[in-house]
Amino acid sequence: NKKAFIFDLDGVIVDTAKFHFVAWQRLAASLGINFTEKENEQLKGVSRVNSLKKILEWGNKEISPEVFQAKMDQKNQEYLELIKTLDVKDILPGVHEFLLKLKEQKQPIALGSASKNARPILEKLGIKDLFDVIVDGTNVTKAKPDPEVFLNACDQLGYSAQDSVVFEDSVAGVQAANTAGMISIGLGEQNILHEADQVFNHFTDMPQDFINILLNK
Ligand code: B16
Ligand code: MG
Repeated sequence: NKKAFIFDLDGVIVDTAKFHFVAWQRLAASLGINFTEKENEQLKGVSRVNSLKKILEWGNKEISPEVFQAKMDQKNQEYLELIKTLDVKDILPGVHEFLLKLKEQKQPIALGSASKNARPILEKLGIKDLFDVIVDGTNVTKAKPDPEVFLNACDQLGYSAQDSVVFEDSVAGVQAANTAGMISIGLGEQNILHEADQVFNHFTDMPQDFINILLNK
């Protein structure tokens, strides 16, 4: 039987993770908070509102609800500016080929992202039509590590969680997939994503026999 293939966006399909980092770092600096790459790791896959809450917590800072909203807008504007020139060249190695292969084999494909910018980004990359279902930050109420985003995606595709495979670059996302009872595949570093069922640096590192197992071939 077939499986449902669910992809995270930032850090899996496209290297926007670095732009989120730059935008958060500038935002933190505007609040007088120092923000490092190590802390950024904990924000991957985390929604915009929860990310700002964490940064304030780390910086031991309190702001009014009005300033909070303004800072979220400021971060997003900075981010949108940074991704302005994003195009097909920014798709991470092997992803496009892998998506096309799944499509060719008529495998169901979904996006499961925390980002509210997911749809315009997929359009910029020219790959939006490859997705049968898109679940993103505009559809979900509970952020990763809650499994809602991925369960919603497999439901819409008509698959059970056990027959779903999730590709993730974040700790929170891997945890969400595991909690859902899905197969979790980490893209990134083994020492960070060790909770995943399998970890690869890039899609291009996925051996053919591993892909065949996923495709039940
Ligand atoms: P936005 P993903 C997540 O996307 C990012 O990893 C995370 O860094 C970001 O804060 C979050 O989306 C919200 O993004 O501000 O664009 O709504 O990795 O789940 O695709
Ligand atoms: Mg991600």
